[in-house]
Amino acid sequence: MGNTAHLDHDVVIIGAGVCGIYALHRLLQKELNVTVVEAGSGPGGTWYWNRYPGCRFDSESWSYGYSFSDEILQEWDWSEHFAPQPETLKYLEYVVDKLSLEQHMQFGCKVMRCVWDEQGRSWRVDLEDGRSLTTRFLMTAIGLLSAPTMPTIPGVEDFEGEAWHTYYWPKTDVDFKGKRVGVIGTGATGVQVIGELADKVDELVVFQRRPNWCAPLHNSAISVEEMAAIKTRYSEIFEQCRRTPGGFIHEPLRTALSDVSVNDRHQFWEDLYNSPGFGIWIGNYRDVLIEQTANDEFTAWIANKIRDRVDDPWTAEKLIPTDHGFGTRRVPMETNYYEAYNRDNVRLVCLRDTPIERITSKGVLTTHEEHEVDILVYATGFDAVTGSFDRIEFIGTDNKTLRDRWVNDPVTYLGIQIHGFPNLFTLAGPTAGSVSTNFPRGIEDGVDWSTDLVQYILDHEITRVECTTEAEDHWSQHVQEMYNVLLLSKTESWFNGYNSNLDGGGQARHLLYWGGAPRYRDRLKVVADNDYEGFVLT
Ligand code: NA7
Repeated sequence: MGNTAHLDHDVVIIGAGVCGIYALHRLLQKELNVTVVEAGSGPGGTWYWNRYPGCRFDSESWSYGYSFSDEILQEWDWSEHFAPQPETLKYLEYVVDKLSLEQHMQFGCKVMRCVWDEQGRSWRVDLEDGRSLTTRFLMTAIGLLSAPTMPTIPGVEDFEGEAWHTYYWPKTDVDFKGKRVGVIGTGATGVQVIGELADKVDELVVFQRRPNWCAPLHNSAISVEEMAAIKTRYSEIFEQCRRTPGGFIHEPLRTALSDVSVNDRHQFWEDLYNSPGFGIWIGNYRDVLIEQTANDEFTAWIANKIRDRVDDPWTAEKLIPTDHGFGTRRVPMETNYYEAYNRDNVRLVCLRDTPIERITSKGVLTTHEEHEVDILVYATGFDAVTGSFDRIEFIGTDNKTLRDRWVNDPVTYLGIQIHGFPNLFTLAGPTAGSVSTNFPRGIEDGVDWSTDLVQYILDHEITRVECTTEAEDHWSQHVQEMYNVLLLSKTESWFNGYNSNLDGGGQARHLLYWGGAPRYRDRLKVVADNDYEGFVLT
């Protein structure tokens, strides 16, 4: 094994979320000296931070748990088909406890800087508390949506009521009874908050800039018998997830929309609309997300669902997106979202008609009026995928920073490595296969592969691994080609790096891998089988 005795660790993992937990487990199985540094006061990552009302899975719970341990699968009971955040957090805490991982985790540790030491062939990880750790390998498991962004609206600090970004929701209960609440943002997060709060608050004012195409989640409880039956089917469920591009149980039809009659299409869409989960988005006809005419037809069909569900015709039209087709942005899954607008205590404010001028001490001032509220919820999204990297200063060879390297587009090899940053593995980093999939399914592939490579390196007395720029170029080209297949490449959303609250936030970027999990998995295998082609191991 390559000598790492002079270093604090073989591997430092940043982040104790779904990915960091699994990476730690895999590396400990290989008997390596590993530590996880985590900014939060406990494990859970996304599920630790996002405690906002209505936060829950859009993946079927039983397709989301780790697949590697039959014991864990058999011991854990999910209570709902789409579990709420507290349950998921509890699940992750249970896994950490079960595998005795906590002793290898350091909480309340914010990483400020990571510096490559060429001579020592190691990384130095500088923490906010002044400590530094040295390690042969560095792995990032810092999440794709973990750098929240507040709106760049004047006066945010003037508001005298309670206000939170959904990501930084307090750990203590918030009392909504009798309160006037304003929600800014109608992405997947805002839609969950609005559906949950509508009947719990005195008044709810929704500040919507652009509406999204939402679809019913159809969540329900899992009975004891049902859970017992699920436990007998886990291998089948995970096998199904392995076959699908998104690692979900839902799979696009092989049929194109034009292959079937209009009646059959409509019947199929009715069935999808009445079925739980993402099927309507990713289990639709194969051309709906690819061909404009097919997308237009489905979009027109689902627009009528909004008209059916929302009583007031003006409100219904305002909730129907006109700037993008269905599924070309992230589809928020909703529970009673559209019905919320039929309530007397819920009001929609369309910011494209009456933009926000500023936040005041009492609420939100638009060009039309001041909306007074007691609580303000900022569901305004994230500096997606690269934001969490930008918040740490990664300094690689020749003192080059990752921030500069990625200023135009995040260039990687397989989403796992970056030239100029040896021995750094960006688990679930930009353009990795995991980030556009049912997350645990995706990260299991990436983590298994990366930790096997670490083992290989250490077994072969290798001390340095760095991908070539040629390998990066090929991968970037492939990533772009996969983007171009999909209509979503033409729409402004966080999938493409759009965020109006960031400088240059309108610039299109290639953050995700859209080639599908099976193709990604095959690619990883070919690379490993060919002695890790594209990497220089020295
Ligand atoms: P999203 O999907 O990025 O949504 C953010 C929302 O906030 C969206 O409706 C934005 O409108 C709105 N927004 C952002 N800034 C402003 C300002 N300044 N004024 C008004 N409205 C604003 O983030 P989410 O948290 O909902 O979802 C992120 C992912 O988390 C989701 O896809 C899941 O995978 C989990 P816009 O569309 O930009 O007009």
